[in-house]
Amino acid sequence: MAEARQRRSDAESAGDGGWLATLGQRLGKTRARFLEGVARLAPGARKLDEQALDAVETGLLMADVGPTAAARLLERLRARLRDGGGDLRPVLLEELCALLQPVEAAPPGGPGTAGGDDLRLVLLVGVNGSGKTTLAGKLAAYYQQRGARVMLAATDTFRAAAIEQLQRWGERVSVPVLARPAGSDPASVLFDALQAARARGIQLLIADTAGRLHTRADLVNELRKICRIPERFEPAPRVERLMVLDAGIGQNALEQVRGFHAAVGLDGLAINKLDGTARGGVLLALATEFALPVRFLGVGEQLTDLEVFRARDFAAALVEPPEWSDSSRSASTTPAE
Ligand SMILES: Nc1nc2c(ncn2[C@@H]2O[C@H](COP(=O)(O)OP(=O)(O)OP(=O)(O)O)[C@@H](O)[C@H]2O)c(=O)[nH]1
Ligand SMILES: [Mg+2]
Repeated sequence: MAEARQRRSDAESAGDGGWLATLGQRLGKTRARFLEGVARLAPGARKLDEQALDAVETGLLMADVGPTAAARLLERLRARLRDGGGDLRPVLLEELCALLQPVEAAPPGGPGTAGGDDLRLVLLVGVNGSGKTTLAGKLAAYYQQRGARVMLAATDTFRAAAIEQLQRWGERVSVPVLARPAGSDPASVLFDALQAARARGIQLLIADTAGRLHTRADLVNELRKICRIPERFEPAPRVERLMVLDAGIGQNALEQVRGFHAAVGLDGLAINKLDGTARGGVLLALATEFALPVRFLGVGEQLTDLEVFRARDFAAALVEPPEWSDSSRSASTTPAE
């Protein structure tokens, strides 16, 4: 707990201050669904009781939390009710945190986590349009601002437009981009990029890859080949295979993660487009189903629309709309509130 607080304050002093407000705003659609039933309860009824549990259950399913995560959360809430209940909001917040905490981790790469001058590779994988290239740009900016020497690799050689898109991000962020002509072998591009990164003393190489479905054997084989490239280096760079997901696909995300994890083995997840969807509850489903760390959240199309995932802040953004905490504060009679 103290460690989490410390990291949070580190993040704030590093320039992330106020991001909870942004997350709270951007998760508005998911929260509205999640709390639809709960918010209908009169303020005085915001105790943890059977009626509240019914409302929470509806909210969970409406926000795409999925049956497994919903059942686990309700089970814990029932246990809390048996133990005496209490006010709904703090109990819900605590239990959401407990569910999400295991998938919170320190962000990948960058000084401090990269082990000095060690080269670290973040390989972005996922289906078409999930926001990989955009995330590559955001991550480059994020780590560069924190003092890391960053480079981008245009490992999506499928279309010239994809290479140009990454090059534009590189220009905006003032980060070098290693690119080869469209149609080049992506594994060779990654090899060249790793070589160049080592030669230039780069600390973090972020490789964008082409979108692909895990059901396409040829494309999965290509990705496996890309993933084997770092092993050819001595010493091998530390690699993080980060799967990039569009939160808007809801429960389909589970199938995608299962497929990619089986194909190449994943080290973490990044969940994008949480700003435009009411299905952000899928993050709870992913946390319940897989033990994969959730690293980053994408909350918009701009460079700064990136959040490091923190369990407590995500949970708070789900259950604490500003108007709700205001009214519960004024309606509260307990000194603890
Ligand atoms: N609202 C919103 N839009 C996003 C976010 N991340 C990416 N996008 C948009 O989603 C679209 C696709 O993003 P890309 O980064 O090109 O996705 P990709 O995974 O690289 O796509 P492919 O290379 O075709 O597989 C673009 O219009 C982005 O601006 C996000 O967090 N929120
Ligand atoms: Mg792309």
